[in-house]
Amino acid sequence: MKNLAPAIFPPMGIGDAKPTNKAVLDWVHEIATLTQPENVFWCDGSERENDFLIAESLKQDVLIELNQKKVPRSYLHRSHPNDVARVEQFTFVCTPTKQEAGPTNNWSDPAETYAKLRGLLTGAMRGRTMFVIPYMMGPADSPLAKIGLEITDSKYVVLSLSIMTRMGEIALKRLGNHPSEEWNRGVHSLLDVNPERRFICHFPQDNTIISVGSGYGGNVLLSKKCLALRIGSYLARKQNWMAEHMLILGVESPEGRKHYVAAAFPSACGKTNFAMLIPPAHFKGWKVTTVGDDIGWMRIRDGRLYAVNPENGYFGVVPGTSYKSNPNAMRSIAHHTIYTNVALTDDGDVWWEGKDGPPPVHAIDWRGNDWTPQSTEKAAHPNSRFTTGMRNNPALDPDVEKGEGVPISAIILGGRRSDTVPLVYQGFDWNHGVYLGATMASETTAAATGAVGRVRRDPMAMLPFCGYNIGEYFQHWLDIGKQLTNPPLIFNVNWFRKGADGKFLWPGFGENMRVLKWIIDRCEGSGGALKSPIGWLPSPHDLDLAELDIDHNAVDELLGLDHEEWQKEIAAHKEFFDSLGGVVPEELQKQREQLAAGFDL
Ligand code: OXD
Ligand code: MN
Repeated sequence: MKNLAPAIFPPMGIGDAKPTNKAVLDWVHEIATLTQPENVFWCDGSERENDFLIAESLKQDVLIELNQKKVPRSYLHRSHPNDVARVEQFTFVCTPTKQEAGPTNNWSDPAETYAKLRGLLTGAMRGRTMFVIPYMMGPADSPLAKIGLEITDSKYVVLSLSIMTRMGEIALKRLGNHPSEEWNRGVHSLLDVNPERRFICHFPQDNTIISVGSGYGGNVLLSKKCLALRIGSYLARKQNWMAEHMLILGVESPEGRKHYVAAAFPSACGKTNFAMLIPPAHFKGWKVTTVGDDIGWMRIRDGRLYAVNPENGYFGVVPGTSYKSNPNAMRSIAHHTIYTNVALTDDGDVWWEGKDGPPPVHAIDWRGNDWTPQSTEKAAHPNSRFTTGMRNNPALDPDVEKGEGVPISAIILGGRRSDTVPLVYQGFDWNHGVYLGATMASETTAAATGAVGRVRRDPMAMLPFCGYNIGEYFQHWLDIGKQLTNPPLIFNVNWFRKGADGKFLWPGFGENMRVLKWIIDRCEGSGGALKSPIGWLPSPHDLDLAELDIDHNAVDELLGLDHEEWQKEIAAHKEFFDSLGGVVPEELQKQREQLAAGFDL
């Protein structure tokens, strides 16, 4: 049979570290034979390569040049209007049996799915360039670092991954030549960006991802949700570590005592804002630093959990970001940033709802249409994004490259709940904390397609990202706990509780430092709390609320438990566990019964 693979060009700019791993070369050849691109381009993430790809992207309208005086080295990308968020309904975990994927994942048979995807990929890159991207997740000297290869026909993906990952030579070096070296195979093709041919498929047993028909970051930057979370969580269970949808931050007291905490909040619930928090004036001398804003990989060392951020950049939600809500994010995205689906002003700047200052009198909206403040449509899509390097962040933690990771004192869980859930409380112990995570719920956001504002259970903020059976994932958490002699304390927070007037009771953003301070006090054994049926609750005087303009009644409401609401909540926990069809570990059922007993149920 005629070999249809094009000549594989010598690596561009990869220097001496030519890709020589035979398994990688064979796979690249196989995909090129299938997709039949005009040429193959090996990426190294270098400045020279980026310049070339940016110039090509500008010519082909993949990127729009912004005013380089206002936002230097920054560009705007518009995705197809039908392709603006993650698509959970088209996301599949293709394990040999449905039971391995579990009750919360869409499952499809691996052999059938490979066959279907091969059909869709046949000739899919004809007349196009196929890019091969070697990348590494995690600091170079971390035992948790993972190598991925992503093949894509999108320049936007190459440019974004050069921000979001450690790309090129560093990855090839770490991969080496050993035939049995672990690495992830990722294939992405835009096809015709048609939702009917949009599939995000994971084959955990093969360490393989195939994503077709989309250009939206969460579906196509395969390093992120696909590898670091879905495949990552599968590998983590097998290899006894944890891959979690968590930010990681450092908090240092004026005396120089430092703790690290990891926090799991669902998509678009403020992880980036919390990770970049600037303490209010009252907390003079306190400092918060960012290790990561979205994903935490944790392993056991000396009986503790140590975390690394596998990513190299931030892919954050833009609307609502301002110098008031998140000054560090604003400084991060002031240069060297790719914006997706924000509005373009007449002077070549970017704009979005919630940005500081008045709206422009005229702009081009995210779809490319004229927009004025009188327009009924949003100027920026609610899920518009920035992609920016973590080194742009003025509050980047100095230990972000430390391979051993940072020791985690507390895990914070939280969702967007208008009612029921207090501002903060602490789990009684690790297993109770696992229960808090397993029963977490949040109102849905624009980060995924579908209804917004519907309360759904989202265990550990991993509902869309757990790459295997959720019951086994709960058990994995319980098993990790058994191995920790100094486990992180586990807390639950809710910044989003509303009063009878429908307004938020808590100011949020920088003021969340007050809650973080109580959490740190608890870690140091100094913070006060009252025992309640749901966990340890601070009373108002346990929180430092000095110099905060907040009504006493609001604080009581924020920290209060409403019995009727909790009766409904506990019934919803049961309903959720029942809906999982018998996979929930006995220990968590026991925790639920204890909680119910606390409310005389
Ligand atoms: C994200 C998400 O983009 O969770 O981080 O959707
Ligand atoms: Mn996320």
